[in-house]
Amino acid sequence: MESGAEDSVIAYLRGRSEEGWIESSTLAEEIGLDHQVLVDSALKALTAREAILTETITHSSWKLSDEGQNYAENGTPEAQVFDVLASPMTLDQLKEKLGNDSSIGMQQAMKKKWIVLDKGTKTLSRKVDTAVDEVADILKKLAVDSAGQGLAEKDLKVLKSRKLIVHKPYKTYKIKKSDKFDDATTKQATELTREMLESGEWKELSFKSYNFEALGKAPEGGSLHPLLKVREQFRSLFLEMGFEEMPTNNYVESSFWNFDALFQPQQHPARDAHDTFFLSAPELSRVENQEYWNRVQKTHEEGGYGSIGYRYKWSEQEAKKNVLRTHTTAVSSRMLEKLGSTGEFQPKKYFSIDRVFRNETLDATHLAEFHQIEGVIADRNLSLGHLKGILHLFFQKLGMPKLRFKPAHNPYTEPSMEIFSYHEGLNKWVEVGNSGIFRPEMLQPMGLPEDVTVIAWGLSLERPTMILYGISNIRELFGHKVDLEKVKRNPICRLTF
Ligand code: FB9
Repeated sequence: MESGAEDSVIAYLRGRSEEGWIESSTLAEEIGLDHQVLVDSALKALTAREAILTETITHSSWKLSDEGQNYAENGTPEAQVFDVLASPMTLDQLKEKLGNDSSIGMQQAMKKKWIVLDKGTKTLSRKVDTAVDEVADILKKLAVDSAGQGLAEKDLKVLKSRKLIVHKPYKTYKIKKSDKFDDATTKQATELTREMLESGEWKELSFKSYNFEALGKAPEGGSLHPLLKVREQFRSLFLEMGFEEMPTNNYVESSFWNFDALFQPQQHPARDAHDTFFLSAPELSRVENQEYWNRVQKTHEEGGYGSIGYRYKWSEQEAKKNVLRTHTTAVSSRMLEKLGSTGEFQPKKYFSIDRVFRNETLDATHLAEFHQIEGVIADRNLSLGHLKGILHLFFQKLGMPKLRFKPAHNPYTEPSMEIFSYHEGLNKWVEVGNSGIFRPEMLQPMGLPEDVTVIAWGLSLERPTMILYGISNIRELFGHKVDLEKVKRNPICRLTF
């Protein structure tokens, strides 16, 4: 929308016959506008619309400092000293007469060899008959003509060094109409309306040319959250390695599949409300397959398959309690039981990436939920070597070739290993996950053949995403504090495959 200043400049230039340049300060005067207003609210806009051409003229200008102002009005201290030394006097007398200006004045007058000091008697006297207060003269000139036309650089330098003047250059502009002036300044119709056609008005109007280069407003499309972008990369890594995705679309799970089926004892600390979210409604789930539940009960209570079990009274009621799943391994147990219940085993490679919930103390890297990534391979006679092998392959594809394994403990795997990778960028070993071989006490009750072993590993989605996007506080990544703009703008960070 044109500003008033713009209109008056357009009107002035439209009315101006000669085509040549006009100087902005003249134009400002002509149309009665403050020069700065003219520049800020007319010239910039008209230049942007290519209606006018401008050339910048930088003017040198000197502004008197307060002291400079004072000297211009009252003469310089050295001139004042010279004046009072019509008759010689001592330093003290001079100080008394001129106050603290006396010392500057005396120095300058001495420097200009206007006066002399008799060191013996500490008496000052004139050395010349007359002294011209050039400094004051120059200051007076500058007060009138701030450009300081004709003043010698060296003099200006002296005044500047005595902080009597300050350089205040300013800009004006040579302005002239561009060849697009008419188009750019006539209100151009942006659309052809029925009324224009009916009234014939369109014949008079000039129409704004279509700017086919214009990009147009970027459609407000959704943008994938960084977590989902990294999740996609993990998914395609697993699919590429021939893994099938497990159905994880149930956050609520029975304690049976989340714990008991994994041979995790009912008194295990992770099974109390400090670590796990229990549901009040629906509080309990049904027993799906009683025979299988009985086998699990028996295994917990008295073992079997070479295990002595946990030797405690197993409670079906406890197993029915619904929880928010604490790991996607709960989904793995369902899938492996389904595999075992088919009766004819076939090797399987499964993966899952989805939310799990843990009632943990919240801190910069822990929320009550995170996304677990899990890989499971079920086949005959798999060993720890196979597990290490697949972990090397998996993490090597993630750009983490250097791995170390540290013995660990999980209720459902034996042996278990924490996985560490040397992260070049962070220049340190980072814990990148956990893994193990599922216990026979978990697999045998599922009906899987004795020679079938199942190796598995898990990691989070948040950690790699935070490292990839350089996010230190998980609240920046997940939850109501996420900066949506950042999500929109965030780049694709490639997990190097
Ligand atoms: O993700 C984790 N670390 C990690 C992973 C990748 C990564 O990539 C970077 C780009 C370079 C960086 C870091 N961790 C697992 C390790 C730690 O962060 C750990 O402190 C936190 N862990 C979570 C659980 O916290 C309670 C991460 C989460 C985790 C831990 C274990 C499993 C899954 C997720 C598992 C398992 C498992 C074991 C055996 C059989 C089946 C599943």
